[in-house]
Amino acid sequence: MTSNLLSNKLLTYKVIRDNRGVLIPIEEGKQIPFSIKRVYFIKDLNQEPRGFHAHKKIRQVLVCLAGSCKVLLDDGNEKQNFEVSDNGTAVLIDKEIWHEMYDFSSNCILAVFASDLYLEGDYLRNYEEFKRYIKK
Ligand code: T46
Repeated sequence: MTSNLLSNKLLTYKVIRDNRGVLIPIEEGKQIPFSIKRVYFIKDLNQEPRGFHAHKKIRQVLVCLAGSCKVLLDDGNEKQNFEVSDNGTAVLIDKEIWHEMYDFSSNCILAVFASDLYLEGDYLRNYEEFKRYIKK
């Protein structure tokens, strides 16, 4: 059974395809449940997994613009794996959620929408530190 922390994390968005190509609209308050302060892109991925951290305050939505990948979310009690792909599935990475991205397709391009600017102090990059932080 899925806990409240990990439920509703898979989001969907519209993929508008016509004979010219594909257009993907992403809007604050619709697909993104917070004010967007930063967007970053991850591409040219090899098979090396990424992430392995949680954020203290920052909330994010990870959208897969091309290809696919898997995302592990872990709230400290429960782990769940999601697949995101360019068919309109995204994942909400909430604050205080340990996350790992893996199984990237060769053409995978990720866009990540974040609720705040980059701040290394917001990262919990050690799993034991993450567990201690969420118990506070
Ligand atoms: C996350 C997942 C989904 C910056 O200078 N500015 C930025 O906005 C970001 C996001 C990163 N960086 C620097 C920090 C590192 O020196 O880029 C380097 C690679 O970052 P990192 O190893 O954290 O990359 P990922 O793919 O493991 O994690 C990233 C985000 O950093 C993280 O917030 O939640 O994607």
